Amino acid sequence: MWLDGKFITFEGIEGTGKSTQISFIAKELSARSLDVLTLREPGCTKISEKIRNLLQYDKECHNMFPETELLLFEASRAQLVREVIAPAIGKGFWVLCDRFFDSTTAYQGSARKLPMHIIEMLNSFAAGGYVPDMTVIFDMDPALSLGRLTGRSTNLDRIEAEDLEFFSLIRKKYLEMAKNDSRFVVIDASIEPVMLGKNIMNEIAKKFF
Ligand code: T5A
Repeated sequence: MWLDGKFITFEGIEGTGKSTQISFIAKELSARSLDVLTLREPGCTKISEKIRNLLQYDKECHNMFPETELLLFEASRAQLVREVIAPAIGKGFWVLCDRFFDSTTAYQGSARKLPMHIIEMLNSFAAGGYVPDMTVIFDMDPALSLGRLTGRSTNLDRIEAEDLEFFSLIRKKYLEMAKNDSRFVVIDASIEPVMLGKNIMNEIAKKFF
């Protein structure tokens, strides 16, 4: 737990509504006169945005190996933590981050099947000892959440284009992580956005206010 700012992360498979809710939560917290910073991973520094493009959109990178993918996510994180997250928390900001190292555990560890002890070591190295105060897991059936994405656009990025089995492994891993650590709160993300936002704010209030 940080003395000044807070660090809250939002996790879940694609299309579960994380970005939508982070905007809502940021407004709610700002209305309480708190300084709020919203971020997403990978990205949010010049270097991390370039890495994001390699990871998700660059057509020349379609044959990326899982090991390369892992190291690029960690490189993006190492930069974001040192350039933005650590200074912001130090100044007392409430940092709301769309994904953090739990994504690596679920995607590169569980779905890509890279060794967990290496993931844990790299997560800790890249995050420089920073651990979220609270992590909200957006849980819902992947078939439904991925349907939201295909409804939004037919251009899926390199990771979104994976199959249902891939996303089912990720969901299972998130739920397993949540069972073993009180940092996590699991939220039913299949409900309509207004009620979902209220439920998340209730959990944040229970923990911090
Ligand atoms: N990744 C990331 C790794 O593999 N390892 C890592 O270490 C890290 C950090 C990031 C990708 O990188 C991977 C995971 C990802 O594949 P991204 O583009 O940032 O990619 O992807 P997401 O974080 O998953 O963002 P998405 O935009 O795909 O999903 P969101 O943010 O969960 O959902 P949102 O809010 O954009 O909403 C999706 C759609 O659903 C509607 C929205 O209007 C929108 O159209 N919607 C709802 N509809 C009905 N009911 C609700 N409650 C709704 N809420 C939103």
